[in-house]
Amino acid sequence: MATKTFKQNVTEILKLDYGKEIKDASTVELYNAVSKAAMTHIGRDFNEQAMHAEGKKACYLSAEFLIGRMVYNNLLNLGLFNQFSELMTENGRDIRVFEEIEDAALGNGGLGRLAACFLDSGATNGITLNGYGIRYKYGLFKQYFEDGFQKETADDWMKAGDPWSVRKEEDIVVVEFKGQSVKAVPYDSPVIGYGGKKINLLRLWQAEPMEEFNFDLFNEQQYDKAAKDKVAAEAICSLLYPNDSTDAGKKLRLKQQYFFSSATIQDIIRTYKEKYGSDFSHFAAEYAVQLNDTHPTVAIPEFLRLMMEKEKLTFAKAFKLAKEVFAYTNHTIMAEALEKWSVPLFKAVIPHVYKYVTMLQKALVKELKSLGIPEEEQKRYDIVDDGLIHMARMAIFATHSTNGVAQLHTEILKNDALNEWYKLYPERFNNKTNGITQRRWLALANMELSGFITDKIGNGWITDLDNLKKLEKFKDDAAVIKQFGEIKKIKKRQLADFIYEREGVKINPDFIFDIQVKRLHEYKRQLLNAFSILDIYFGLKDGRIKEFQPTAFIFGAKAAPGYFRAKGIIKYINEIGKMIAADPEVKDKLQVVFVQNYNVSYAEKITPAADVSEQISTAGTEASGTGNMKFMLNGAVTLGTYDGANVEIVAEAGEENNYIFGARVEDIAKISDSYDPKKLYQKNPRIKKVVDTLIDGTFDDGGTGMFKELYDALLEGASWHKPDHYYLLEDLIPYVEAKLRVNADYADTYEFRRKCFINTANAGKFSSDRTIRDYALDVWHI
Ligand code: 26Q
Repeated sequence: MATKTFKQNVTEILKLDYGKEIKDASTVELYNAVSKAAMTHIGRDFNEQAMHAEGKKACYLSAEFLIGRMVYNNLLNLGLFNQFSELMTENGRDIRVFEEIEDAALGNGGLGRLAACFLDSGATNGITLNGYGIRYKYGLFKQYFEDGFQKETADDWMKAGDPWSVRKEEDIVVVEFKGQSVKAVPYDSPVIGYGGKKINLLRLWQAEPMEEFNFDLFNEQQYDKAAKDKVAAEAICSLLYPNDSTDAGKKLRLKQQYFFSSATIQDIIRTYKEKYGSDFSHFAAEYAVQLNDTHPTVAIPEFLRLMMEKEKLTFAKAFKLAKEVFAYTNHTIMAEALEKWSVPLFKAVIPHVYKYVTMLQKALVKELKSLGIPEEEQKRYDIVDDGLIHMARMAIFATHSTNGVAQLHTEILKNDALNEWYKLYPERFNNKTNGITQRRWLALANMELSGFITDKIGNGWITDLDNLKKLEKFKDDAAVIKQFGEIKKIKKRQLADFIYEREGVKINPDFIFDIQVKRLHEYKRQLLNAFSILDIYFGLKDGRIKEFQPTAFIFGAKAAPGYFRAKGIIKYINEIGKMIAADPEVKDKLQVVFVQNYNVSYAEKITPAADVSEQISTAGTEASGTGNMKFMLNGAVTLGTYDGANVEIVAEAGEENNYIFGARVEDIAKISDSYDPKKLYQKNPRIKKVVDTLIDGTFDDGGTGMFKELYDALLEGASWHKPDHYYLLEDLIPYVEAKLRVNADYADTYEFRRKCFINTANAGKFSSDRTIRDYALDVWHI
């Protein structure tokens, strides 16, 4: 269908489906009509095309895809955004109407958002990269605050419908569990490359009972069974687990993993056989399968099972094929976060797959022997060890590639966390520094800056972010820097308005916007940020700090519902905000706002408005970070530790244009054995004063004991960790100093904006287009 009829299509669909004109359609009606018109534009068989694309196809298996709002992005990439915007204006409607439509939040955080950026980059770069995952009924919970405490509600993301997907009955497969068979029904969404040239596929599987009620045959027992089967099947896709690091192996979680892994592998094999029959000699030339962390790793033994039982391959042949086809991405170095499944649980859920796990274990033992690994060193490689199945070990052993997500992270994997494996297979280890898509995170989220950049250097940056380098020639052009600063002001004003609308809190847009948004986790150290704010607060009160540029500290973060400490930190920061807002002495200098329900759409408002990007994880704990890249791209300076991709950000933009502080990985290694936070606490009255606010009645935790528990974690430790195991007290003073340096530098507006500008100009490396091309070349051989 020709582009020029898009407007007419929207109008027609509205008439036909709802009998309405654009001017009086509801948001949901308009949303469905616009989406449907765009889907018509794409064509009915986009999924067939993507499944059968010529050449090698990369399959991205991920338990999470944190897409966010689809409609604007799809219109942009289809080249329909302007028509849409005209249509709205002509009919007296705001193009922002769809901000009422829920995000597709089928992910927790970085790993899920990365998957979404990768899909955009694959399609834009003409690479066949199809995503496979789970169609959760409820995505990540919605958060609100009640008296400063986090509360959760269900995320009914499909309540306005799901017009961007099509159900594909012909491609249903059956997935077997012990005592339960379910249908896996694919729901396909188009992944539209920029310019609409290539359309890939996101296939999300939904679990359904083998039979809906059969009222013809029905008697009491059958009815009962049908009802039970339906509930049991639907449970599998009912919700996304809200933990962004491993929690104790839950049966339903394993069922989810096997459900989508098995469905996907069956789907791939079936599609392959349509072309080549039972000759699997072309399989590795047709498919690459990327495992997004260990969550889909059960796909490996499932692949072996299908190849051996159904296709009659030998173990040796099937295993060789698995190694050629599969590759594994690691997103964490924290040992406790590496997934393990108990053997009894695994056997209770998928006994028919366990057999293939033991075959892998046997093959491993054989290989270790043949490589001459001494017996006493063999145990630490065991896939099945002490009644546990180690999924990361399985993933490294049965694939040809294991990659980290930033240079520093990969080095830590090689030299520390996975060192024994690196010694065995050095050629398998490689780095793929993460990236973000500039289409969503600049072109859509910051149209003002996009327009400005295009005005200066043309629009090549949209598909080749290295073009931003061309901005460097303006770095001493005062008029350009001023204009750049004006845009930041606009984005800050917009964010202030939005926060007022959402949170009912007024922020002065002339304040510095110092922002930390990310999942709430001890290692990310939101509590360190809170302590630094308190130290500054006390410094302002007692006159220790004299010069201070007014600053708004903005937080956004969800805590896993069962993560008591993380919830305590949220309450604590909200209490600090309340105290400061009520203090006439400081409230024109300081402000603390914790926004509710931080998600992709909120991030699109927040990122462009930041002056300072807080990236303060304990060195060696944040694998990469990707929020850091979004802020850099939109012209913020990074205030951060030497961790994850921060290292590469400052290497690109210059240490002099960012603010690095605190202990580095090697410093922490040196002090860890003798680290005594209590000494720091007793010796330094500033440290003592802020930490004591957790117990001295400054703040009220509503009788929950949360604050005292945080205090104890810092000074006494707990049964499972040493005191202050993320080194907050070690880094606090250098952190405050760095913060005050940023603050002082901000006084020279021009110089500060110039630093921001240089960050934008050097963000080219952090496009997910570059990341995806690296995967395509080195890992997938596409
Ligand atoms: C595992 C088992 C049971 C329940 C949940 C999980 C689970 C779910 C999500 C474990 C981990 C995650 C997500 C991890 C994650 O988002 N990691 C982040 O990945 C980003 C992309 O590579 C990095 O930039 C971040 O540094 C990393 O923390």
